[in-house]
Parts: sequence; C-alpha cells; structure tokens
Amino acid sequence: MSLAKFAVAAVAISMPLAALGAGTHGGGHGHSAKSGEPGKASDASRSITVEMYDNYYEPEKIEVKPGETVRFVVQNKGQLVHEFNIGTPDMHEAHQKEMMMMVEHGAIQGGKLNHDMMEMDMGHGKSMKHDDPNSVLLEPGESQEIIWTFSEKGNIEFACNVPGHYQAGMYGEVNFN
Ligand SMILES: [Cu+2]
Repeated sequence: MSLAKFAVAAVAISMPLAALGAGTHGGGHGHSAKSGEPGKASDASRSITVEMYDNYYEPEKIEVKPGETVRFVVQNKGQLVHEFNIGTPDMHEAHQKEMMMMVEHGAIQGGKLNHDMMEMDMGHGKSMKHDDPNSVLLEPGESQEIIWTFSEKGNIEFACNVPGHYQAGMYGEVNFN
C-alpha cells in the first residue's frame, strides 16, 4: 500500500498520533523531494553491507554518486527489530507515525514482528504490511537486500523508524559526491 493511504488510515484509526507530528515541520505534505527509486540488480555498481545494532548503524554514513545504483545487504545484528529506510527527513518523520501504530497494535514487539498482525485487514483494504520498496524491517538475525537507485542529489538519510530509535541516533547520512 502507498504511504498516503496508510497515513489516512492512521489518522482515522488513531487521532492522537496526529499530534506527534505537530511542532516539527509545518508542511508535512512536501514529499516532492524523493530519495530515488528501486533499482535493477544489473545496474548496481557495488554492494554495501549495512549492519544494524541497538540503536545504530555500521557504517554511519555512506557516499554515493548522483544517480548511482547500489545493492545494500542489510543485516540485523541487534536484539531488537530494526529498519533500514532510505528517505528524506520528512519521509522518515511520516513513517515514524506508521511505525508507532505498528507498535500500538502489536505488529512490532521488541525483538519480534507479528506477521499475522501486519497482514490483518484494518478496513478498506489497508493493512500494516511493511512493503515499501525503500525499506526493510528485520528481526534480530535476519538479513535482506535492497537495490536502490539514488536521485541526483538531496537531503537523504538512512534511518530506523521503529519508535524511539531515530531519536536515539539510529540514522546515517547519504553524501553525494
Ligand atoms: Cu532500530
């Protein structure tokens, strides 16, 4: 499902969550800045292994060329569920509200994911399925790949939007050069 649809569902189901975004960025609709798009394996110029711990990444920053396609091998070496998500700060902020809802509904439980809950129909065909192409959400010990073609430039971070993790410093810089 798209982020936009999910956001509507989140507001409808749990109004108090809307308050979380207040006081940060005024124009939360500014999703025009994109972080890139899903890439093809055949276009990937290299692989970067990203290890996730509680609550930080190794490496903490990556360098990419404008428009470069990179294959990320993401490994969760921590004790908690973690996310690797490539996006702008606004995208991360929006996604943190969705992840908060996943915790409130028991879809994320510390070190475990409840896949039945993530699949559950929340009404109107919406679910808490975590299937955005710019992101993986992993239990401890899991690993998964993302092939991503970066945009030409932009204010892009990789981040974990599990509630509290971004605030604890679980994000990293993407530098274009
Ligand atoms: Cu995390």
